[in-house]
Amino acid sequence: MVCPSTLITKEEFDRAYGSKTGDSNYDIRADMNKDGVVDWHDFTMFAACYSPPATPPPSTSTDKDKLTIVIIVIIIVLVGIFLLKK
Ligand SMILES: [Ca+2]
Repeated sequence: MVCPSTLITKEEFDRAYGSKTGDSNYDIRADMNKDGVVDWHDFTMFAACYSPPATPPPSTSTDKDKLTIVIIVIIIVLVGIFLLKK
């Protein structure tokens, strides 16, 4: 999906929502998929283009502790395998 380079505000999008080519409130910028109708499909694209990207919650020390434990276990297993092969 390519977001339009011409910005449109939420108010402008709302005004155009439900319109089709030829209607007085039709706005080509709101018709994100350029099919001549401003509908739900355009809204989902509008929302994706104009919403800030979701940011994952900051990891907690508990997550880091679990990762550290997993890494230590992997190292122990690898060392064990290495020693068994000798
Ligand atoms: Ca459309």
